[in-house]
Amino acid sequence: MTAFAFLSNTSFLKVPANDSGRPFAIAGVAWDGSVTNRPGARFGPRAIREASHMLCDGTHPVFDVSPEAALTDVGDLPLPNTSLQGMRAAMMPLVRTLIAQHHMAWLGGDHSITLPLLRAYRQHFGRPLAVVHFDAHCDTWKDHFGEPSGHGTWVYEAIQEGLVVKECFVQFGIRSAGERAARDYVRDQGGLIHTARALRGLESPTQLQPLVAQLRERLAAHGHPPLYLSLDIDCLDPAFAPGTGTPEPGGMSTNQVFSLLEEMADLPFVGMDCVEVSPPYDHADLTSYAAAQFVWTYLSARVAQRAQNTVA
Ligand SMILES: [Mn+2]
Repeated sequence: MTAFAFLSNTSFLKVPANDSGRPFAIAGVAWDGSVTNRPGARFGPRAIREASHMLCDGTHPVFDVSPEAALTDVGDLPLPNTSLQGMRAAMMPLVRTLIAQHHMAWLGGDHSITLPLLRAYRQHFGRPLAVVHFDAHCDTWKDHFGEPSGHGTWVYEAIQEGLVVKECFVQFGIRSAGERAARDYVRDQGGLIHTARALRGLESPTQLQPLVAQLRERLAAHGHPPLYLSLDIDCLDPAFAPGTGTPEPGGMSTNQVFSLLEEMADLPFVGMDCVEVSPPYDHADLTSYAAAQFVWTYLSARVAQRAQNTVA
């Protein structure tokens, strides 16, 4: 696939571009045409890549690996930028090709990109996925001001379309205003919701481990479905991540997310996205640094896991 350098300057972790022989790959999805509040997430991939450059000179402190040698960056997907339908139609074949080649980390972009990604993964694996979803928002609205699909409808659509195992859909950090039916939709369908309120005071790996154990049990009970991570940066409190389109005070700390990602290191993840980073609203690049380190942590865990499996 040809790299498309529309909005991105240089690669994630400065890794070589378009090396189809490397198991892991980064791709940017620089789309923000579906936001309901402040735009700017189209600049997310570029900012996250730039922030990642601080991480190029060492190994991960928990996993003691560096993902560089196993990673390539295919640039930003060449997509139309005013039609949601057009964007998703153009995205599907590119995504299919990439997930057949690599374990992917997608840099958004607004959250409307996750629905086509899940459709492609569902098709690729031939079975519904488990999902870990970090977000301030439930994303289970049935429409946005009359539009049937947007950045806050993908969870509802994914459940309706049978893309996911409802009992293995787990949300962390939810706290935005919304009608009860939308707020509790995932739980009503059999999934798990850990609201930001319920997570208050729980920050260390030891404190958060039971929540991961609960997910692990569910995965086992449902035949170990492939697991996808969708990380909306607005799960974080705006104090930690001001650079996002729909900030919601009272959110998770960066440490809470790190603790959870580290505790989940051995789970069977097949891909991830990190979305809704909107650099025009950022301060001191706080949001981009958090996003870059989350993606780096995810990739380091996968690379460490892979090395362990190869040795075993
Ligand atoms: Mn959100």
